[in-house]
Amino acid sequence: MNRRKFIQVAAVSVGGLTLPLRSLRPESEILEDILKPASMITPKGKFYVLQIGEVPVLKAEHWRMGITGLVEKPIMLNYEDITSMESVTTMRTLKCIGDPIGEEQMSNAMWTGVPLRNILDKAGVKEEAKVVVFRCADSYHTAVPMDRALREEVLLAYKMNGEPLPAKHGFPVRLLNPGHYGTKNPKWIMNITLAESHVGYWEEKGWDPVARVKLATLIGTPSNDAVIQAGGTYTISGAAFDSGNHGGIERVEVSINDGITTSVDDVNTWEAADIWTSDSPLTWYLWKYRWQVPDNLGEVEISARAIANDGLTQKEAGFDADPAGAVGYHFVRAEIVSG
Ligand SMILES: Nc1nc2c(c(=O)[nH]1)N[C@H]1C(S)=C(S)[C@@H](COP(=O)(O)O)O[C@H]1N2
Ligand SMILES: [Mo]
Repeated sequence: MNRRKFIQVAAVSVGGLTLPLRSLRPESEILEDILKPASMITPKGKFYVLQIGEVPVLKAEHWRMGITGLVEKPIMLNYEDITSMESVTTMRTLKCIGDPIGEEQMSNAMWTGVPLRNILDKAGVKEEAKVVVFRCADSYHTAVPMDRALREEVLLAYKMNGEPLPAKHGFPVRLLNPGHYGTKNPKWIMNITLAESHVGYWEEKGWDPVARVKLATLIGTPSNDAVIQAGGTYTISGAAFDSGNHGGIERVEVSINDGITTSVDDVNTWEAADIWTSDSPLTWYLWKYRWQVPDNLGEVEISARAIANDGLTQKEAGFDADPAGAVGYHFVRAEIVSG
């Protein structure tokens, strides 16, 4: 049984050329911990890491960040300038755009930083400025439209879980741009330029320049091909996330074998899961479902979906890989064996 209705998008078209959709993730990445969100804050060292090359190791005392382009007065800030500004500390989940459903790299942390708009104010945004371009020490670059960049929840973060940002997460300063996938959350920022337009590093390779996080639900437990004892209870768990784009998660539901207990097809029975921890729409919602495992042995297929606060309900059919982020139900197959 495999009722997945995914459409594979293996290539994207850029400027009339068809390019293979290059994975953002190195082959060697071990996904086990990333796929099993078991605590609200991702434990130290388990937060996923993704970048185009080597981790640049920067020294705070040598770091300078220019704010240039379409500004009233270009300025140069150092680490002390930023860390001495009024700060906010808040929880945020980050998620990569480039993963198939069920293999998402997604982690959550407590961050401290300064609203980007307070920093841009120091330079003065000119009316012609339409995008904020971030240039990074690893040569990554990306842009955020002005209206998105000026939201008060967009932060230049310099602390993660109460400590200076670890080098691999962007020391000294990175952007946290809620509502958007990781591509729009640049690390190791060296320069901020206000401009009329800009095509970023991943966008040149076909990834979506808008990169708004899509409503998705991940099953962390069980894993595919797990073996579960008949007749007992079993906790199915996972994470749902919309990064605030649909007002947060209203509820999560689980279905076993699409709810099909008779020969009647296409009858979906959804059971309510419990949301056992959440913080705000800008973080993941961890959920669990206490499943009374039936006595009949054999393969089952478990799916989960979220309903967002704006009423959006996840749909089964989706794109397993998409330049704008995958969508669709996550299905996990498990085997019920006698106890
Ligand atoms: N400078 C820089 N910033 C970057 C990237 C990069 O390659 N270089 N990758 C982006 C992508 S694709 C993701 S998913 C997030 C991952 O952030 P993390 O490594 O802190 O989890 O960083 C983003 N910021
Ligand atoms: Mo990413």
